[in-house]
Amino acid sequence: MVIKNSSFVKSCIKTEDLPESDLLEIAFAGRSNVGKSSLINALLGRKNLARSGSRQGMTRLINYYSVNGEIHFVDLPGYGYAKVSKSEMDLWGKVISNYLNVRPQLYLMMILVDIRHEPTDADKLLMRWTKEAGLDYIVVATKSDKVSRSESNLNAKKIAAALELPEDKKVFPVSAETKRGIPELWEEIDKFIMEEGENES
Ligand SMILES: Nc1nc2c(ncn2[C@@H]2O[C@H](COP(=O)(O)OP(=O)(O)OP(=O)(O)O)[C@@H](O)[C@H]2O)c(=O)[nH]1
Ligand SMILES: [Mg+2]
Repeated sequence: MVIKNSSFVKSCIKTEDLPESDLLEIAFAGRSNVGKSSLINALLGRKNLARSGSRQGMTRLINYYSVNGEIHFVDLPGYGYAKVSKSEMDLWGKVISNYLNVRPQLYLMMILVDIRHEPTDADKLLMRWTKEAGLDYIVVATKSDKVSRSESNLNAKKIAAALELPEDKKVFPVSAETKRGIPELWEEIDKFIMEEGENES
């Protein structure tokens, strides 16, 4: 997709606040600090459209961004930040699992894991919810600049195994910092956008 423009649409606290729009949406999910907001910025060629930061738990809301006025990118709240209470964690789980199931516009989930770490139980749960909701997905391994190329390939395979991905699904290593893997990821996203376009018409 050629990015002509991108803009912030709105922040939602709960699924009742989601924008009334027919635009199809692609959601970005993963642990807090994994790099969701940074990846959105990198994909859109923006510096700080989606607010990112070293302080964990930056994005506690569901943030909507419009891409060319054609699709929505949805930045979901991160989960699994060590300092949040269990009740807050449960609430996030509820918001996200609810969102996956009430949003017919949602057709593609970007599942982000840090390339340096084994997927956590929460990552596996997110994977399960995504499959159960019958959604398409792409697994992205973030912060690939933090490891060597050989480690990057090895870890991508480990992540695929831990998430029990089928043979034909590969994990996409990317770096929002160096932009490595961003063109390849766009190519993959475009396949889903085209497929969905054909289904619609
Ligand atoms: N080296 C490196 N750092 C990154 C990369 N992507 C993100 N970061 C850093 O990781 C931190 C968290 O990034 P965010 O994009 O805010 O992460 P997030 O998943 O949106 O976090 P929450 O909103 O808290 O859920 C920031 O300090 C980023 O600069 C990357 O590809 N490489
Ligand atoms: Mg964020």
